[in-house]
Amino acid sequence: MPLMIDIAAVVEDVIASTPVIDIHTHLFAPELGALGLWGIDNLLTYHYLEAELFRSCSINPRQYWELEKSAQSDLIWKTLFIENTPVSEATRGVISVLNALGLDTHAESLKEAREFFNQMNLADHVTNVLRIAGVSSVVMTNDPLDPNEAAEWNAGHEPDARFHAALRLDRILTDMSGSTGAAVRELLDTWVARMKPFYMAVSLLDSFKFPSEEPASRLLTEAVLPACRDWNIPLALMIGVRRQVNPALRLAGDGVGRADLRSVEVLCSRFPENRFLVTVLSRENQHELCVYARKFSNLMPFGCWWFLNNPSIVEEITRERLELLGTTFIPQHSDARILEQLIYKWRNTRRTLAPILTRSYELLAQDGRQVSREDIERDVRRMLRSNFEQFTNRVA
Ligand code: RAT
Ligand code: ZN
Repeated sequence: MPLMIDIAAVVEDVIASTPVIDIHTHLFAPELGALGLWGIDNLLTYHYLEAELFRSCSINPRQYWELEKSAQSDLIWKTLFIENTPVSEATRGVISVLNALGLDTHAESLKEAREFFNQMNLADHVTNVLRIAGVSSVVMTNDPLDPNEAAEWNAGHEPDARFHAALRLDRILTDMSGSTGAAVRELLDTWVARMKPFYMAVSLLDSFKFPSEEPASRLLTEAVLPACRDWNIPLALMIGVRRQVNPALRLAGDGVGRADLRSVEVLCSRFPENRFLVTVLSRENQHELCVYARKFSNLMPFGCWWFLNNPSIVEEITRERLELLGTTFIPQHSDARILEQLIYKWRNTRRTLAPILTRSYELLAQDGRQVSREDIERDVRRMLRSNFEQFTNRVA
């Protein structure tokens, strides 16, 4: 019988000291030129905060987009951080980042923060941020049809080993909707060879249906699924977006809708040689996703995506997954777009995850089995690292 341990303390310690593989971000390796975003002006003009600005300030989106980036971030700081208390998840995140970097969280202006970031050496800063965030590597979002991004890859730069590629399909499936399966397959083969992605990924509308008459359905069948199978890489499906519900808000203008997950059932059962990483945006779809994961071992649920990445909802979803799937899921990804967001997003995930796991182990102890530190280490390692490595068949 293992020794009695202070479960809460050990869980907290193990979660804090296990480096995370962040399986979906919008960050870029420094080698990929100016694509990567970092610093105070980018942190404050994050689209999650832009959506919040328009609720508390009379400026309209058209006027806001005409401003320089620094004027936009000044306005967001003044509105959401000085005239209001930053209690929302996205605003509190900025406070958490400033605090972690030793900057004034009560500042009247962004002067000090701008100076701090201006004198930064990017390579050192990346290492420092990853260290503070407890992240060992991140997966990027790489779109071969983005001309700026393609130019960087074609220049032959080798990305930093802590930044892994994911081949994003959204634009391919729309811009090449009239192309043959063979043409899309050829493009995918070229880019898999160039990027060596850990997976291919696509975000899909709440109305996504497979199979269907839509070109995306045909291209998935004729090109994407065979390519993933032949290259032995999973396909990530991110389902439930309602694009541009309010186009004036640009990136902040997307919404959410409940999807029919029978399409996931069809994909997992008709393509048993493919593996699917799946995240769903609607809270109402979460339970079904867990049930499907119990039916299909080629399905790996991951993350609490976008509007779900709030402690109350993360807690509910993570408990549900643990109860239905044990540790066979990937609890979270950060979706960070700005480097320093890794700090707050992973701090928040760890803080939410610790009491959930502790509670599960306490229930288990009450029912007659005490866990050891080694059990906890193995479980946390699986959820924060090895489930992803095993599912992708790669060391990350
Ligand atoms: O969470 C986000 O930042 C969204 O804007 C999306 O980028 C989403 O995560 C996606 O990858 O489509
Ligand atoms: Zn994303």
